[in-house]
Amino acid sequence: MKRFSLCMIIMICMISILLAACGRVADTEESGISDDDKYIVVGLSQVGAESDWRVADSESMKQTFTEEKGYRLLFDDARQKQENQIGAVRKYIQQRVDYIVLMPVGEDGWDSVLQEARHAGIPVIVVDRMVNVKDSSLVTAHVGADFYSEGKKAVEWIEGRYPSGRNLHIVHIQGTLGSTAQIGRTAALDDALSKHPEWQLLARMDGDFTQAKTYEAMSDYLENAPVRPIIDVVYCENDNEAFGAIEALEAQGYLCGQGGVSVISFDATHDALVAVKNGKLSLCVECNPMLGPLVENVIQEIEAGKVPEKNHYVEEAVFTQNDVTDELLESREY
Ligand code: GYE
Repeated sequence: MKRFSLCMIIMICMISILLAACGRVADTEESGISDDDKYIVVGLSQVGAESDWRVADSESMKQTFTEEKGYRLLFDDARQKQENQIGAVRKYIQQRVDYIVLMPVGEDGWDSVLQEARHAGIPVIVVDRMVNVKDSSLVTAHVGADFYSEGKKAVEWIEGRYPSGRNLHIVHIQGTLGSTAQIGRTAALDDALSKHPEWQLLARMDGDFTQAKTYEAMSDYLENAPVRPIIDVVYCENDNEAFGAIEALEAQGYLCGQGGVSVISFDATHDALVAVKNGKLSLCVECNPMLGPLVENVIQEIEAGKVPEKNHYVEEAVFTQNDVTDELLESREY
């Protein structure tokens, strides 16, 4: 009996040691930052996966920050909720990552959590959209696009496409309200509307950068209009909204493209360029999602003891039917 209890005690001890060891492995895997000195640890908070652009952007980050290149990437998808992003950033602060990469859903509400990152001495690189903080030094650098100038390119195309003085009937589908992409692209259209009194804004709706929400909003508008609206231009703030708008317009018997409604979008992802080539989408203004390498440059500058430039903008093109060749479609990375 005595021998039996001694054996039991030894076994229990061994099991406990084993469990503790397993627990350490689990902790390590969860935080992902235990063999820290070997890697530059990047804690990234992504908006979500609402659009083709966003998926390409996440892919670019994952391809850039690999262990082979000396990084450990902690990736969090916030499912388009700011509170999830704030939670992720706080977790990264606790884990004492080396850098925080933040792609904010909206501009406001970041002051406190970025102060916390500052107190912890962690540089914050804001990517894609911007944050609106009282103390701009809370942001180490920003990498992204100039959304107002993208909007201006779209507006200039409309000005060139339709003779001046002609009445134009425009439907505007906005992106996620309060995001920099929405604010800039909307401001460019608003400025054009006040410059052209002959342009008439028929309707403005929130498409939240998604195909499904835009399809619903557009169908609702078309089905409930007291008389069938004459529409010249649908200004969509991203490609996925344009897919939803075209679907809804066609379901109601509208023709999209030459001789029909000019649908405009931003991003210029692969499927949108196919729609430009097929003539359904009249204009695509590029917004480059391959931002990983640019963020890496900023990190490498800081690692080398340099102070990076505050703002890094990306070069972007404009596509109409003549610009989209098979070679371009084949070589398109996103
Ligand atoms: O245009 C849209 C995405 O902020 C630039 O967000 C980004 C926008 C992009 O979901 O497709």
